[in-house]
Amino acid sequence: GATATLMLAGCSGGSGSGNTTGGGSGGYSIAFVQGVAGDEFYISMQCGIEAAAADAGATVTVQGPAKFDPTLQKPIVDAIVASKPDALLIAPTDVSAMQAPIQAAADAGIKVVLVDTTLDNPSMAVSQISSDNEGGGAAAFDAIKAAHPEGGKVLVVSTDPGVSTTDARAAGFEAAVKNNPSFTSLGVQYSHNEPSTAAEIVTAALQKDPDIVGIFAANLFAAEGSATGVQQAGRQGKVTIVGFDAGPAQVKALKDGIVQALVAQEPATIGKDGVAQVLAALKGEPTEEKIQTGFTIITADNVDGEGAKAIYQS
Ligand code: T6T
Repeated sequence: GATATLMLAGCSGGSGSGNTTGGGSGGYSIAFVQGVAGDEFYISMQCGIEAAAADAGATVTVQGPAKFDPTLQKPIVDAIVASKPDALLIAPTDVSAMQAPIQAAADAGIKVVLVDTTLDNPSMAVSQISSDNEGGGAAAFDAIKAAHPEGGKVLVVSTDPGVSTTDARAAGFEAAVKNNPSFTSLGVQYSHNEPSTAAEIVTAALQKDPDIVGIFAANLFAAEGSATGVQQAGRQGKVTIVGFDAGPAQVKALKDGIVQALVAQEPATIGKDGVAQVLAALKGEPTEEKIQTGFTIITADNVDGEGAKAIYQS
């Protein structure tokens, strides 16, 4: 089906073997369901999960839908419920559409931890672990403001409404714009996680409003497409692009001067913390309802220094 099972991630550092890690007899089984397969954010998270699971003698299976789409993620969860692992680490692709399938996993006795994204009602989960997404959105605005202290028009390119992370980033960004009267928001547009759609949104927006000073791209694929769109319009370096996430392509765009700042999350830490939470739950030890992880702003000034440590695995 449309899943990638036991992908070979190029993990570096940590003690994990870089692939499924052997548990031996009595080891716990953990299923990790990504928001989408092949996304460097989730690949990096997988690296953190596999390293932590290896240390604990637990086994991990990894699957992700071919698109960031609940209609493709639900059957993966349904199959996992049938196979009954001890625990499920999952990034829900929609706050409401994934509610029932994940509830069914918890009802089947599987310990659930929500990693990255969350649900409207996360009460079935042992723990929710994510970046400070609103804070990251506000920080993205600060980076645009630093480049354009005079103010001007700004646009947000997001994924889909109903994705908790990108909704929170857009909200944090928009709230910061409201507090700065010299800036005008052109609102949030949705690219459905398709770089080509993000590029079309940006070229159309620049045609309509050639005086746009900044674009906030709310994840990897929005940033990839926004960079393409600004280049197609011949406005690279004039329009400031700040992107969430720091995959190799985003870092290259930064070094090429097309993107001016990246908000790098800590996906491996989210994964490692997720494993710690499921293991605690399985052993009957105390768990933490919510864990917030940090982010690093990468710019041309630190990309070869401190910032380099925050670049995702691919
Ligand atoms: O930004 C990450 C993740 O946090 C978000 O929930 C979905 O998009 C990414 O995976 C990047 O593509």
